[in-house]
Amino acid sequence: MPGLYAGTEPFRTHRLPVEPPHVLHVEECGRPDGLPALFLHGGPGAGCDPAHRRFFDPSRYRVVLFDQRGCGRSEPHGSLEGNTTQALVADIERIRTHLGIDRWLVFGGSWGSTLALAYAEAHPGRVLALVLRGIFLCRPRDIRWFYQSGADRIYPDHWREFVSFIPEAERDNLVAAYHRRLTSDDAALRLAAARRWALWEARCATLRPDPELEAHFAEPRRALALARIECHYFVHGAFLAEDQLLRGAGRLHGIPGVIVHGRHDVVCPVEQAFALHEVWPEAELVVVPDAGHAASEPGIAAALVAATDRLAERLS
Ligand code: STX
Repeated sequence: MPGLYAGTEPFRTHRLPVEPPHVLHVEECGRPDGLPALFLHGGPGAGCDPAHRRFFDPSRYRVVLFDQRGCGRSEPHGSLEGNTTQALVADIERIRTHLGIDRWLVFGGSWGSTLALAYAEAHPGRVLALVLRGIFLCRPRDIRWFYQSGADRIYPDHWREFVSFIPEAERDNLVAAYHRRLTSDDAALRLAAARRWALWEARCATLRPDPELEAHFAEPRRALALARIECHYFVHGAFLAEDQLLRGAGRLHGIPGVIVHGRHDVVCPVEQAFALHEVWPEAELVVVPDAGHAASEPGIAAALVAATDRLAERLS
């Protein structure tokens, strides 16, 4: 990706047992005495990727990245047991105290923005700053837009492949219909459903087609974790009350923030960034005119790096 820092290897990794049966993969990159920052990946269930380390200047930041419950290198893979937004917020606090960090910058895109907001509203005193991309408020209407009615009108060709997997009689609730298949006892059915689910998302994530991103999320292990965990969260309304994150935004008062969102985001329409900015006006809103949803979109990556650079200056 252009505009990102060079790739680095972690200076330390951890296998952190949290609530059984979950064991989290955690890694620290950059500089051990640097400004602490937490990276939250998307999905939920997408896992971390080495490219995620590259949003931060390794000579200034101590970046903590972890694979959320059930995905990436965390175990057990694909597990939905005790997998809730509240549990992930508790895991973040567990990681913070385990690493002896007092306060940190929190960075998250898409579902990572959802989780960052849930965390910051629960523990505002622990957050130095927020850098959020592709805001996903996870309200019923945001989930409906992408998995029932809305985005289907923008990508009808890709939608056909997503919806045709489900018999017509079940199409009035596609998230529920996919959930039955993704949690079925039939491993082949689970995998087939996961592939369609993950492909739909990957194909809608970028302004221009990105075959590499598609291939990445079509990979069976990754598709399974992403689809199972996302679908589990979305049948449960992401374990949030409607408008919970907007209503709690008063708790963000005093936290410096940057909101970066692509104008042509089809996964998470940009209205969500405006809605968040309205209740958290002290944050800076950057709408990237020629970008979709993904963090890899050139204009989005550049705006995110500019944000972490500026905040490093301001916070140190
Ligand atoms: N999922 C929102 C999200 O976090 C509904 C997300 N959107 N696209 C992605 O993640 C990937 C491209 C990483 C799969």
